[in-house]
Parts: sequence; structure tokens; C-alpha cells
Amino acid sequence: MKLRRRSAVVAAGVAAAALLVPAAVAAAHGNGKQDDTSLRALASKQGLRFGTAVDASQLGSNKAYTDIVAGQFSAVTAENAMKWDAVEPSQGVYNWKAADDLVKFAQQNGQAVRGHTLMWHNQLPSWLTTGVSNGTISDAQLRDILHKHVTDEVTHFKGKVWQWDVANETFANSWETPQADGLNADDFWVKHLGSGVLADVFRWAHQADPKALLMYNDYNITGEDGTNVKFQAVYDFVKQMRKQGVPIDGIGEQGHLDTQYGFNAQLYQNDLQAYGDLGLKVAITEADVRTFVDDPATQVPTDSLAQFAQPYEFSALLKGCELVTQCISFTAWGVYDGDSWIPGTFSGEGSGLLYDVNLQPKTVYSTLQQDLQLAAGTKKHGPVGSDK
Ligand code: 9MR
Repeated sequence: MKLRRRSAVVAAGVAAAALLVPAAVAAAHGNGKQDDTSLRALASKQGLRFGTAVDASQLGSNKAYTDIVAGQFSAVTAENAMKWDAVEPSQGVYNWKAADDLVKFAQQNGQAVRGHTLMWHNQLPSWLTTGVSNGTISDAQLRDILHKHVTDEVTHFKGKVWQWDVANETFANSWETPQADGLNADDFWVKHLGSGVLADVFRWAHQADPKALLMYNDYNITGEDGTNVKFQAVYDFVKQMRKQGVPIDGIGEQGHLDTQYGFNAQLYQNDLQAYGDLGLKVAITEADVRTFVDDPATQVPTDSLAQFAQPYEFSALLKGCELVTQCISFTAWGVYDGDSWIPGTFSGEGSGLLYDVNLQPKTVYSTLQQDLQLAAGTKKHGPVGSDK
């Protein structure tokens, strides 16, 4: 997956579109705490938290957006505001403002916070990547810097973060080079600090906040690419870590799907259950289902069958979580299509989220609402809270 920021053209379209949201729709969707049919209220009936990634810059400034986040969701993930480049743009100079504001918003709205993410190859501050590439930061120093980063960030949010994505995307995909243990040989952290860094970051995070749930987060780890090779690598590695007493509590399956590839829902559910049977919790952390669309500004699916495939696959993602008792949260990677990373990364694709570019609920919204209604009271995923 190539990661880029969304294009300016999308941003401009979104800004214009956001102004067009009818107040009645925004109010209905933003009134979730009193609304028994909101996603958060329905999910709570099975002890599940329904979350969203949040763009900190729209919180407060975009009223319709803010109302939906507060009304519909019971967990929030900072889409970018807790990443290393955001919190420590210059070495030793922290900027927690955006992340702190999000945490405060979550507390005011009875939401749990998913912390994202402590160790990832992407969105690292340039002082760090430059230092490593020009040799002024040695591998030994890099290890100390990572240790400090994990300790400082987890300590800053101690008692306020429910789940941390401690390590992100360190295993090899089919197009990458795996080490014998399945880790990506070219991953920035694995390359410089070796496979042991994975256990280290979990230990460091646990020392800083023993009550936070510590997750390994990745994509293609529940058979989405059809092979299950990456699942097996993560499963074996994590099983070994558990045996060694490494404090890992769960697996975050990102859940980025694309209608053009299909989706084996049974394999996904089996894999989630297999992680659960290791004694781990599981969470769906970044769900979206993209498809081909007319234009990034409008994001209308070009294939009429995609109008069915998009909600169908999203629903399969949710149902898999509902069917696995160890699944504690289901998070969409953004609120609305205008807000999504998809058009800026996958040319010609979009329409991946629950709300359209005008912040109107889509078919997928009511499909998920029905799924939650059907499962209400059937299974307890709890505890819903910040305790382990
Ligand atoms: O959605 C995020 C986008 O705004 C950023 O530009 C991008 C940069 O890497 O990261 C996106 O979020 C990623 C997440 O942090 C980790 N899994 C993949 C997500 C989509 O790229």
C-alpha cells in the first residue's frame, strides 16, 4: 500500500461540500447520545465500541463533522495527531495540542481513545530519518530514541488511552521481502534494530502505562490477499511473544478492503478467532471499503454493482467482529468520503466510508445499523471501558 496525502483537489471539493449539509441530517446524526439507533448505542448492546478515525483539524471547526463524531461513535482514533512527526516535530520539542484536544473531546463525549501509533516506518519526523540516513544517529542511539519516544508518549497519555497501536505494519506482504520470522526485512525498525524491537516496544509501553491495552496493528493479516501467509507469520510471532511473557494484549486488523478484489469473509472470521484463541483481544481498527468512482470530489461509484459490494463487504467486516467474542471495537478509518485517505492514494477510487462527501449517511450506514440491531444483546464483547 502506497501512502500519500489526499490531493488538494479533494480537499477543495470537500470544503465546498461540507457547507451544503442540511442541518436536519447533521442534527439527527449528531444527536446520538439520545438516539437509540446511533451506531454507538446499538453497538453498546453487545458490549462493542464503534469507533472512527478523527481528523483533529475538523474537530470543532466543522460542526456537522463534529456532531457526527460525538453522536455516532464510542471510540476515537487520531488519524494523524498522535503520530511521531506530529508530536515531536523537532527533537525534544513536543507538541501535544491536537492530540490533547482530541482526548479531551473523547472524555467529554464518553468515548474511549485508541492511540495510534508508536512504532511505524511512516510519518517519522525528518530530524530522525535524516539523522539515520546521514549517520549522525547510530543504531544504538536510534534504539534509545525509540525507547524515549514510546515512554514519553505513553506516559503523556497515561490512563487516557484504552488501546495503543504499539507497533504498526512491520510484517512482510507478498510483494515485500520477509525475514525467516515473517517480519519485513526492509522495515525501517526491523532493519536497524532487529526483530527483538517488537518485544521491546511492547515492554516499554507496558512500563509506561500498565493498564492500556497493547495491540499489534496491520493490514492483510486476516487472509485479505487470499493466501493467509501474512496471518500465519503474525500468528506464530505473537504466539511466541505471549509464551515469552511479552505484554501484548491484542491484534488490530486494519480492514482496508477494495471491491475489485473480493473478500473471503469466512477466512477473515476464522483468522480473527484464531488470534482470539491465543488469549488475545482483537479490534477492527481502520475499516474502509473502496471502489472505483466518478471523481474524487463527488465519489459516486461508477459500477452499479459496486453500490451493493461496498456495503456488503463492510457488513462482512462488522459481522466477523460480532461473531468473535474477543473483538472489542470496530473502527472506520474516517467519518466521510471527503475526509478519506483513499482518493489521494488509489487513483480513481473512493467511496470507502459510511458518509458521503456531503456528510450524508450512505447505504452502508444503514446496513451496519441493521447488523448491529440484529446482534444486539446476542454476545458480550466487553469489558467496554479502559480496563483490561
Ligand atoms: O489516513 C492517514 C492519512 O491521512 C495519512 O496521510 C497517511 C500517511 O501515511 O496515513 C493514513 O493512515 C494510515 C494509518 O496511519 C496506518 N494504516 C494505513 C492508513 C492509511 O494509509
